Amino acid sequence: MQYLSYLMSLFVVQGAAQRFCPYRYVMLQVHACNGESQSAWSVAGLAFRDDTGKVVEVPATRSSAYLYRGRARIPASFGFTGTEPWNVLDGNPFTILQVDETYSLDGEIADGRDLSRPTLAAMLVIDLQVAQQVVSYTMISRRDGHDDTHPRRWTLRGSNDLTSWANLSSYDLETKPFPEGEVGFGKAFSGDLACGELE
Ligand SMILES: [Ca+2]
Repeated sequence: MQYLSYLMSLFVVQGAAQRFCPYRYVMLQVHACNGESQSAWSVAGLAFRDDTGKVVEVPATRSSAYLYRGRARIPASFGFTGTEPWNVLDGNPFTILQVDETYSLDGEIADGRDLSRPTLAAMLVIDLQVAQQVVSYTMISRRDGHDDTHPRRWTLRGSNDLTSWANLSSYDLETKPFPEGEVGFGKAFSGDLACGELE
């Protein structure tokens, strides 16, 4: 009987773990840039792959990619996408998301920095349209005349309700060299994503 309940507990644990994947939303939070004083981080591309190695298609639209607690440094205008978030989904390494380093919110954010935590405030959310399991990602940064807005430390999280988030991957330049390759004017980094547990 004890053995049976042990087996049952294994199934319960497995079932619980699987319940937290897949995710519909993936968030990128950049904690620091190459330039320590920079909060205007920029990213030229962000792509996710499923467990068959196929790139998950996400339309490059305002509703598919947006910023929480931040805004684009250059807003979109007629015929120009500025440095808006959906530039990371367009497959073009020359168009970028760049965060406005002057963004402030009374008592919460000052010049793009979170006042309650030692990190940058802006978070990029990608809506994958449907919940799905993504197992790896590629991020393209961009050398914009200088390297100081390159992400240096970042975290990727997954969610289905935009409230509870699971840690999928954390990266720190101190522990792994960047980049893995060059794309256009950018640098490419690829990494695996774990399932994570919602918190
Ligand atoms: Ca782009």
